[in-house]
Amino acid sequence: MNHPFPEHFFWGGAMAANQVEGACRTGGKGLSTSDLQPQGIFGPVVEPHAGDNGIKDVAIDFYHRYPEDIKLFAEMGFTVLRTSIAWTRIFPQGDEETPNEAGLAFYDRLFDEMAKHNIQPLVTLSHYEMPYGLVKNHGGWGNRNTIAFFERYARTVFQRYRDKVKYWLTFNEINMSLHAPFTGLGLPERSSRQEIYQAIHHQLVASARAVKACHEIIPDAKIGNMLLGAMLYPLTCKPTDVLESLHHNREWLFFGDVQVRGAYPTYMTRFFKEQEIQLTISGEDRAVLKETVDFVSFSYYMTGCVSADQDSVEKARANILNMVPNPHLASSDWGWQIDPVGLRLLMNELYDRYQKPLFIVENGLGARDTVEADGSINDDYRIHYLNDYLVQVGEAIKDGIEVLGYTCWGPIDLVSASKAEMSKRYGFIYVDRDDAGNGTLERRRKKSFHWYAGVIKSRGASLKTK
Ligand code: BGP
Repeated sequence: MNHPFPEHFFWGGAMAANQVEGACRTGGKGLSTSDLQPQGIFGPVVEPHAGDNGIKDVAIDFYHRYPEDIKLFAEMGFTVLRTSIAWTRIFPQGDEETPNEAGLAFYDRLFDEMAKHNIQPLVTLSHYEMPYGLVKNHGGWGNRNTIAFFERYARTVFQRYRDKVKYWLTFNEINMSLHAPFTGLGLPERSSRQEIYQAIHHQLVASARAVKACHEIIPDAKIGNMLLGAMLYPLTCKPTDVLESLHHNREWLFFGDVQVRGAYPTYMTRFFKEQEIQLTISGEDRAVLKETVDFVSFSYYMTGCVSADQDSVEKARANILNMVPNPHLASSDWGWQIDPVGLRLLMNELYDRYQKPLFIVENGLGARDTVEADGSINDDYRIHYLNDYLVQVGEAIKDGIEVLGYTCWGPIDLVSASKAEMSKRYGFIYVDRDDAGNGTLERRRKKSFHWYAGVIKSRGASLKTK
């Protein structure tokens, strides 16, 4: 490919503390909401018995094996690694006055290791987890006091890592709270829309407070929001379907509108009125929301369709986000529709709307891998998939969009978020562990490992356009 990727484009991968670290009870870590979801973010919420939260107890043991893993990332040429800080390593219950030194020291070691290999950390403050103590004792994000607890945590880590971390994200896939209220907000799954949107308001205020704190404490850092970029096409060109897609896309763009433009968009006034939602928003809240992000980051896995016709919608319950399948697209083994061009469309939509640099912080193919008798893993399907998406990123750059970087999801196999499986693998690096937790945890380079190293080295010139 005649490559348009700028010289300082960040190349790397992305992961989250609760999906890789394990060591759930080590170093004074408290219980997080993720520890209560042994079957994933849509599964039941279960209080774990001591030392038992399913596969995430050990995950891929990144907590102990990070030097080896970072070395492998460096071998591929990574210049960035996105990971998250587990809030519960720093404030185990969430409401303590002082942080847990052992937790802080762990991330010092981790960031120092990345620095040794010239890998920039891109750190998410909250990736699908919060201290369970805040849920049990304070009502999670339903309680506005959680804003102050989060701000204390954010200020603590900004202060501690101000010389080590220059790229930050506030809440992972903040719009996912609408589909998974316990995961995103620490609210019961059956919460009302009123309760959910009020909790979301608190989280948006907390996000803005973190942006403000980051700007104060680390003036040379950049902090972004993180959206699940689930773009929805109208199923047909019927104007009512097009209107339906406008409404559905606003459902998630609303979060970006607040975080990037600094105020509630006017279209939400009608929505709240029709839904009989009355939010408590103080003048001080409105003022702090004006602290907007420096860049827009997002995950991109799939697109879907929407229709104004209820029958078409009823037929399509398979997808986790209740999207109507697009008849023109194939799907992954997990039913996620494959749409590289959709990534270019999404990037154009976000850039036109926000005029802020974009950072693609998740994208990838979850697939079953086979280890051959000679130990090799020939994941050509992953190579083809990522090739096609990266080609579209190149096209978007040619469209004039400023893109900071690309971190594909799960550069090393990890525990999946939606179902807490090991068998849904994203990595360039294979990890010997199965869904039942058996395996040696040994790491092994897949074919895609060498492919991605080549893409990074050539700055995209090795990508195939056809
Ligand atoms: C995103 C999450 C990640 C991640 C990814 C893939 O929604 O931010 O945590 O896991 O999706 O999803 P899954 O792991 O379910 O395949």
